[in-house]
Amino acid sequence: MICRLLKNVAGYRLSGYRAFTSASVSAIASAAMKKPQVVFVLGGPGAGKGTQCAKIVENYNYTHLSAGDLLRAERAREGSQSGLLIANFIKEGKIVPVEITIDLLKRAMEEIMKKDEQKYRFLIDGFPRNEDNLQGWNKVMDGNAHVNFVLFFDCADQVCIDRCLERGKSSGRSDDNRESLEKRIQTYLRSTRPIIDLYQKQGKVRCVDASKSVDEVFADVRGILDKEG
Ligand code: UP5
Ligand code: MG
Repeated sequence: MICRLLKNVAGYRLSGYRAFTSASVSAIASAAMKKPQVVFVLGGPGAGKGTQCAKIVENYNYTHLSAGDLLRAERAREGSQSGLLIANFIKEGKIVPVEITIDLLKRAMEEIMKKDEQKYRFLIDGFPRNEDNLQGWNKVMDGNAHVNFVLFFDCADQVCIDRCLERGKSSGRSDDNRESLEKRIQTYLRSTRPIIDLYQKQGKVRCVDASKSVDEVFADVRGILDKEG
């Protein structure tokens, strides 16, 4: 489908910060000398974020961090204090409180950059999904990482649902069923689209028609990445 015009963003408020520490992130940025360069990868459930990130990693010097994958791993980790909460939120298509997600993202970035300081370019897939996520990111990462742009995979809701239902035949994902998908789409429309709109207003969104074939979508992604450097 054709990328929709993003406008009329209103009422975005920067309020209600939670208490975070940015000390360890500052440590990453200074220890590695290079500030992490981030591309946020957004789009509806099943839009192809993970598929395209995998192709980007094969062809460009980026590390892929899927917030959803990190949350699923934390859900499965023995002894995790957040496992049950994460499981419930994912099944209900709700967005996990940012304290949990930002901690996982921050740790993953720290570990990667500690091992190899040249790995400072990250695709952060599926985050930030709402205002809470954005505020958490700003609180912890502002000044410590640079968001270059947002790669937005624009895909019709029904195409997204059909892809996830098809994947659900074998994925084992607790949210690849019709009931969860309806909630995921609602959450996306209500909470994530306004974040994309906000970045659009800042001129930071690079929009790709994600309803095309995987290779066609990737050709468009290449066009963007080759231009952005
Ligand atoms: N496919 C992909 N591209 C295709 C194409 N061009 N043509 C035809 N088929 C295509 O692809 C989905 C399926 O479509 C696959 O079978 C693929 O082969 C096919 P995929 O690349 O996996 O799409 P993606 O956009 O990554 O879909 P995903 O289901 O991962 O998106 P979600 O955003 O819903 O899932 P995520 O894992 O990011 O989040 C899951 C949940 O975790 C959220 O609902 C939320 O509860 C929680 N969460 C948070 O709370 N906070 C976060 O920050 C992140 C997640
Ligand atoms: Mg994904």
